[in-house]
Amino acid sequence: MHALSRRRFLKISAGSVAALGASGVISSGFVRRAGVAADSGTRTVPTFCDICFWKCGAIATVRDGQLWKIEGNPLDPLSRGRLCPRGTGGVGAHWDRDRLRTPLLRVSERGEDQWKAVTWDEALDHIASRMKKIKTEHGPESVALFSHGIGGTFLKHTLRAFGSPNSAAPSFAQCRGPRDTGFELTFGDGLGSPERTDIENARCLVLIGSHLGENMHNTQVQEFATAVQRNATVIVADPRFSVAASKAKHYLPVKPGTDLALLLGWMHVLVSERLYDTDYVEAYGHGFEEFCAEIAACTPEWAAAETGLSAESIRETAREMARHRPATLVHPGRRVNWYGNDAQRSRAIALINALLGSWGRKGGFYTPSILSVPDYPYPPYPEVAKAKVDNPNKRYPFAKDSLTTGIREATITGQPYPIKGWFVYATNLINALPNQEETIRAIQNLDLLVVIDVVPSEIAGWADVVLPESTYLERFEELHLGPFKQPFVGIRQPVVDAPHDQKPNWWIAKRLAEKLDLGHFYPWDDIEDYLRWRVEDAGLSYAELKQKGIILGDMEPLYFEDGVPPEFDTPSGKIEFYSEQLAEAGFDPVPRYTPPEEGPPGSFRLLFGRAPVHTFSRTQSNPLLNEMMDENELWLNAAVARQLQLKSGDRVRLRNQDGVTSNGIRVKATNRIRPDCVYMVHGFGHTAKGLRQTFGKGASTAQMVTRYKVDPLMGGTAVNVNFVTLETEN
Ligand SMILES: Nc1nc2c(c(=O)[nH]1)N[C@H]1C(S)=C(S)[C@@H](COP(=O)(O)OP(=O)(O)OC[C@H]3O[C@@H](n4cnc5c(=O)[nH]c(N)nc54)[C@H](O)[C@@H]3O)O[C@H]1N2
Ligand SMILES: Nc1nc2c(c(=O)[nH]1)N[C@H]1C(S)=C(S)[C@@H](COP(=O)(O)OP(=O)(O)OC[C@H]3O[C@@H](n4cnc5c(=O)[nH]c(N)nc54)[C@H](O)[C@@H]3O)O[C@H]1N2
Ligand code: SF4
Ligand SMILES: [Mo]
Repeated sequence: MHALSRRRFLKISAGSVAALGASGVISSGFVRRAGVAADSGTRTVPTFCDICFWKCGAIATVRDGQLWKIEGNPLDPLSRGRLCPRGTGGVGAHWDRDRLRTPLLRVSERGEDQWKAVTWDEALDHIASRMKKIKTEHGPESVALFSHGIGGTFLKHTLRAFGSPNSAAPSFAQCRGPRDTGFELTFGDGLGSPERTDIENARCLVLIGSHLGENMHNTQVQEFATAVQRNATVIVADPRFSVAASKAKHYLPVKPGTDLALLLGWMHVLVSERLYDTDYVEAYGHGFEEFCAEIAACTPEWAAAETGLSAESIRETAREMARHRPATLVHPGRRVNWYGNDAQRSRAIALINALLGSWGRKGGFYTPSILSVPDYPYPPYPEVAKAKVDNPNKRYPFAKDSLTTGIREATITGQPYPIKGWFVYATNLINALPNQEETIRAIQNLDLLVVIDVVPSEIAGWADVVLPESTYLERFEELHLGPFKQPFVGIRQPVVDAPHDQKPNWWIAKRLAEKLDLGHFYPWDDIEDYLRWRVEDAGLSYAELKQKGIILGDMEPLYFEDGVPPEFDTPSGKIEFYSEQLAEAGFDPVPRYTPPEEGPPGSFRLLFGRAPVHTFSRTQSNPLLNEMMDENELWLNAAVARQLQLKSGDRVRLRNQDGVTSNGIRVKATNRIRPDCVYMVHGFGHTAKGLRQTFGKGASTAQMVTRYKVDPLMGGTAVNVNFVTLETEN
């Protein structure tokens, strides 16, 4: 039963996943160390995965003292006992021979990558004295934190105790911020993570460049497989025939950057043919008439001319969506910072879901719940004298979260006030932020750059001090209280010891606070005192949590039809088809389409996405995942390839519109992509020499993203606006 369902799950991922074998368990035998085992026999430790931020519940097995394998925790509602291929290969993070081993202090110019090993005390004393100097000269707000993932929690606490409000993650401005803004403006609530999409119950699933099956977010991929088995209709709009497209009844090879026209065309059909959910719109909608007037000109014929699709296919797919409503889910996507109009495109996605009546309904968007676990009773943080630096005068009025790129800009300009110290935790800013040159320019203005990482990444190469963290398999963490269908609490706990002098984030944050004379902000001695306090104050058993890894809460109603009150936290208290707050701020109250800018003649728009076996730029040096995929390739339309006299396997370099040239990359000539764009997986083309396994392999998308367009509503940085030509590699 278990093996069967796992196979079904794997079937919809790409071919390379077959390397996992039927059991889905990768043996880590080939990297096992020789030597006498500390403990013999087999033991298991429940924890949760950190290879991406889905945080699947997992159970790790240790055999004869050695980390052996990791599998899904059947109690966990996210993983349901099955990890994705990356999670299964996660054990490789522990074995990676390129790991950072001890704290390092820079001994030459910034960026020259020359270091001396120091003790933790030396490193933290150095950091604390630089921080105190910045505080005296500029104020504590001039130290900022960049972090990604749950591991940043304690460092954020230390920075707040120090007096800085400035912290940001790339998951907002570089990822899902525009989407949450678009949905909040419409429904008064965002989507969160995991997204509140009820994929498994959808009768019709519409994916607009959400390439599920390559984008491996575990629960979503499992639910997608379930929906496909139940014969849900799948509609995919993507310039590239993705893995998801291969499951689709309707595949729409939309011209890149024109999705808003497609959405407006679809909505025109739903309204003009009165196929929308009239009761729902009447009960909950605000400004519907103004909305209808605005979209009156957006006929399928008009949308067809913009998108390169046929008017007939636009009509047919809109009717298909209407047939299955309200169980039609137009997926909001996740990395939606594509063209600079992304919050408005996301708002259009929210609006079409509103027309279909899917928000709050089964097979659409459910209402998540979260287990109530009290915060630890810390002393209050000091008053902050200066407001956050990243969005002065609310330049981006609908940014609900801090902007990484806003902090970077303040670091370059010194406005509205200077930023002189950066803490960078688990985010490779050189690869995550657009325009590497700007990131480096900001770094050159700093008095202190601390990077906390597990491997010598690109950003670590620019640091003044590098702190080596233990991997997720070697540490405790903040509790995981995911908002989901069923509320739960999950624990991460060490499976094995850190192999060298690596330390967990909580230890680093606490020790640094002590060095900054802020020890009273950590009234607990050990992380387990902290975790136990929180869990027991919620009336739960800490021993049970450690033993099971997960404690489930009671199910709450999920849908309006089950008793969830239909409440919309918008100014009108309703679903805003027409948005006065957008109009007042000088933006389109109903999304309006403008065509994307074209590239130079003869160039291709550069698109990118995910591979099932890698996460961003953080897994290429993992020996197990590297073995499954060690470089990326460039998808190029087969007819175009013939014209250029290129064939699959030929190596080319990309040159972008600003003359930046990439590493060599192999061509994949295929009919599965439009002729006006090329596509590659993000994360390869590492330039950090310490990443010996992966250095120089494949091409880097981040290097090619010299241009970006900022979303005027919320400050997201759109990156699908770069164009490349190809040069053969000699
Ligand atoms: N060009 C381009 N840019 C992008 C994207 C893209 O597709 N293309 N995607 C965007 C999106 S959607 C996102 S969410 C962001 C992701 O942005 P990031 O989260 O910054 O992604 P990574 O580049 O993988 O950097 C992660 C870093 O964390 C380190 N790390 C891994 N595990 C640990 C750990 O346990 N502890 C510590 N301390 N460090 C660890 C890794 O070694 C690596 O240096 O990037 C965004 N930027
Ligand atoms: N295996 C794996 N899974 C992951 C991650 C990972 O690193 N590895 N990262 C996770 C994270 S943080 C995120 S944000 C998500 C990102 O995953 P998604 O949000 O699903 O997708 P993107 O990476 O933005 O988009 C890639 C797809 O959009 C298509 N596309 C490009 N331009 C256009 C366009 O103009 N219109 C349309 N309709 N389609 C277009 C591309 O061809 C590609 O198929 O993945 C998550 N899942
Ligand atoms: S989706 Fe995969 S990599 Fe992400 S947490 Fe789950 S198992 Fe780990
Ligand atoms: Mo993301």
